[in-house]
Formats: sequence, C-alpha cells, structure tokens
Amino acid sequence: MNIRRVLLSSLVVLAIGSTISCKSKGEKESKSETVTKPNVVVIYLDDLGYGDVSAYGGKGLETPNIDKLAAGGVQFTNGYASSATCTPSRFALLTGVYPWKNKDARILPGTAPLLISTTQQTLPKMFKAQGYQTGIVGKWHLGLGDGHTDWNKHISPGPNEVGFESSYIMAATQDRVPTVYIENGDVVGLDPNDPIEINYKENFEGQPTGVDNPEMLKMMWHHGHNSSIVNGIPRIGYMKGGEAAKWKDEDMADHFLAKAKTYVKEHKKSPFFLYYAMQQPHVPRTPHPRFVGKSGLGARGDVILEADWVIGEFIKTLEEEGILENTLIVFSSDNGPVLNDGYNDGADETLDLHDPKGGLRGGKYSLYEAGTRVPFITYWKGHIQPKVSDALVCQMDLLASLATLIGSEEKTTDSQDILDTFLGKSDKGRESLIIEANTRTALRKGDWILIPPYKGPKVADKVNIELGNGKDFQLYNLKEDLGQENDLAKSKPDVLKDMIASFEAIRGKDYSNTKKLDLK
Ligand code: NG6
Ligand code: CA
Repeated sequence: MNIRRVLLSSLVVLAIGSTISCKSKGEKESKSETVTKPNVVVIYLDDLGYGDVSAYGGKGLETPNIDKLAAGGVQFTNGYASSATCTPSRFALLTGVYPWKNKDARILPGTAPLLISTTQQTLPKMFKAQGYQTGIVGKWHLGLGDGHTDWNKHISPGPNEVGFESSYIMAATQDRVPTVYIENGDVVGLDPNDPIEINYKENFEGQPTGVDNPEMLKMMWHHGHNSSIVNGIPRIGYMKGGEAAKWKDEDMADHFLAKAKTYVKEHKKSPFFLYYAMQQPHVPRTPHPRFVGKSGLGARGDVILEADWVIGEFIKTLEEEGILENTLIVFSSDNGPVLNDGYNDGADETLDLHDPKGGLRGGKYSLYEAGTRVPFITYWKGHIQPKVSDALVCQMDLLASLATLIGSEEKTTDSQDILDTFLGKSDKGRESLIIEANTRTALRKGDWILIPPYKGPKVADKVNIELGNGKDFQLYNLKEDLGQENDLAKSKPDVLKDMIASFEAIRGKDYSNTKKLDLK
C-alpha cells in the first residue's frame, strides 16, 4: 500500500469513527446537532499544588504546556480533589462516591486489597458500556487482589476488573514496594527464578534497609521510608527478589509517556477513555538527568518541569494522530502540595519565589484549602471556549458529567452533572461539597468553608503542614479571605448555624474523628 492509500484509508476510518454519535442533554436541547463521541483523557498528577502551575499564578517555575491547556480551555479556580491524600481522591474520581463513605479509603500500603468493589459503578465501566475502549497508564494506589497477593502469579482483581480493558500501572506509590510495573495483572519483566516477596511488617533475612545500610543510599530518608532499598532509594515496605523487573526511577516519566503514546496510537480509531495518572511531584522525586537542575528549585521543581514536558509530548501525539480536536482533556491533581514528605531532597530549602500552595493555607493532608483545592482544567480544542471559571467543581463530578456527554443514563449518588460547566457553557457549579483529609471532613458551601472541631496536632510537624485541627468549629469566607486567616465562627453565628446544619444534613452527626492521624 502506498502512503496516499494509507492516508486515505485512515481518513475513512476517522470519518466512520466520527459518525458515532450520542444523545447528550445538550444535544436534546439543540435538537438536530450531532455530537461526536470524543475521546476523554484524564491527566492526573500526584501532589501538584494550586501554585505549582504558572497559569495559576505560580512563580519561579514555568509550566508552558499545562498553561496552554489552561489558556485554551476552562481554568477552574475553585476546582477540588475530594481529598487531601491520594487513595481517597482516586476512589472518588473513579467511582463518583464520597470517599468517607468507604471506611477503607485511606492511604493504602502496597499490599492492600482492591478498594473498589468489582460490582461498583466506575468511570471506565461507564465508558465501556457506551462503546469506548478504556485504559489506564500510571499510578493506581487503589489496592490489588484480595490482600494476599502473590506477585509472581496473575494479580486480580485490579484495574482490569473495575472497567479498564488495558492497564499499565505501578501498584501503589513510587515510594512503596513493590517497585515494579504491572501490565494487565502481570509484573512486567519478572524472572520466575527470582520471585518477588513483599512484606510491610518485617524484613526478609539479610536484606539491606535504609536504617542499617545508609552507605547504599543515594537519597536519604527523613521520616518513614527506611525499609528496603531499591536503586539506592529507601522505600516504605520490604521487598525481596524481582531484580530484573524493578523499575528505574529516573526513567519512569519516559516509560509511562511511551505507554500513554502507544495507547493513543493503538486505540485512536474508535473512542477511548484514558486515565493517565502521572507520578510527579510525589516522593521520591527522581527527575530524568535531562531535567536535573533545570528549575533551580531542586528535585521537586525539576520533576514538575519534567511532568510539564511529558504533557506537551503527549498532546503532540494527539495532534500528530489527528485526534486532538476530538479529545476532551481533563487535567488535575489528586491532592495539594508537600515539600519534605519523607526524604531529604532539598524541596523545603530551595523554594525561592515559588509557593506551591499558591497563597492557600495548609497543604497535603490538610483540611485547609491547599489540601484539596488543586489546578483543574478542561480542554477540548475547537469545542471549549477559553475562560476562567470560579464555579465550585470536584473531580467526583466527572462521572455524572461525562455520563451526559457520552449519552450514558447511569445514575449516580454523590457525583453531580455539571457538564455544561466543565464545557465552559455555564458558571453554575455545585452548591456545596464535603472535602476530606485523613478521614476528617469539612463543608464548602458558597463562599464559606466550615471546619468542624477535630482532635490531633495543629501542625503535622514532620511535613510542616497545618492540618486544620482545633477545639472549635472554624469558619472562613474564602471570597474575602482565601488564605483563611480570619476565623469568623464567633462573629457570624447565623452563618455558622446554617453551615453546621448543611454539613450534618450530608455528613450525618457522627463526623468527629478522635483517632490518631495516620502520618507515622
Ligand atoms: C505517607 C508517606 C508519604 C506518602 C503518603 C502517600 C510516610 C512517613 N509518609 O504515609 O511519603 O507516601 O503516605 O501519599 O511514610 S499519597 O499522595 O499517595 O497519598
Ligand atoms: Ca497524592
């Protein structure tokens, strides 16, 4: 076949693809208009803060590729992850259910069983039911198997059992064992003569650790992170064997990018949903040598630049494959920023002008704004008119909203259909939202946020982040006081009363958490 014929036949295939139409609410309103089923890609970063993106006013760091999405799409200023940590936010994103409704939705060890029930409604299942191909590349951190996983056999249930037809993941986090990639339930590159063993309680005899073998470390631990050593980096949890399968941290960004690009190329002919869960800027921060020293802000800045570059490359692929205009991209982060999250990588010494919190209070793990308010952008070239939106939106709302986009009739509980807001056609967001941080919850409603009283330290001293704990209710007006400096609980008793009533109407009365925080 000559090149012209190849081009011609792919055009025909694209044309056939584009006639697949759906009935969204918008369509019903505009009667005759037929909307193509677009591809949907969720690009999800790990611990990227509100101020880490230059389009969000981030200083001292340029993120030109993310900025392009912001400038060409809807840039939300009140966009939230459901939680201030990873697992619960990802649970809410994929299921459309508040994570505090699942008592196990907390930061999971690498050996945790699958958190999402295989009978539960999920974003990928919904896409699949509408004829989409579904895939995940990147960080999972929602548990695998039944909690007694043999990593040397097929690992199930996992992403493939909750709706992803194709999966290429890391099981938990970059700082947790097992430090291997898993493709459709099988560890990649595993040598059967060197089986993997994992234990989160005790070490395997004779295996070096971060505590006993500091001479083997290229990155020093600060708190936690002193169990098995992989690639000179001490991790959480003990691992033995699996040498050939271990990932190379500095190559992870390129590795996942290659997988995401391949996914796009192999699935471009009919609509797909891709969840691209990148690992940056979570610890351990291991920029590829191309990015080392590039930000002048240390490893954390360097991996943000790396992530931005990756996003640029990924979008270039969509462009080259001719599908950028048929792809809705959602960009966000699973929780707010943290500097020293357990390694001495200099993140807290090299900030200069850069404020990862973007003027918000708190950070990862916190009920204050910086815990859950994150960069949040929707981009669909030629379909979304660029704008900045102050509407209150949550990642949990993607399920109900995208259902409408692709013509699904799925009923959801906590996820709200705000498709028009995500597409920039409306400024009406949610009226209220419960946010969560290590099982504690707070209510955002209108311009107000109510933080109930919680026991526990005011500041998580190891990570140096204010958590939001206190003896009394706290009440802030975010429109007037974004930095949450003026607690109005005493001076605005009527608002306080109304907020407590609204909070308890959703959350019930049993929200007090007296358990110790799980920060180690
Ligand atoms: C904490 C880890 C932290 C990080 C976090 C999960 C320690 C001391 N700290 O327990 O480094 O891994 O869990 O982050 O172990 S998250 O973004 O996946 O929620
Ligand atoms: Ca995270």
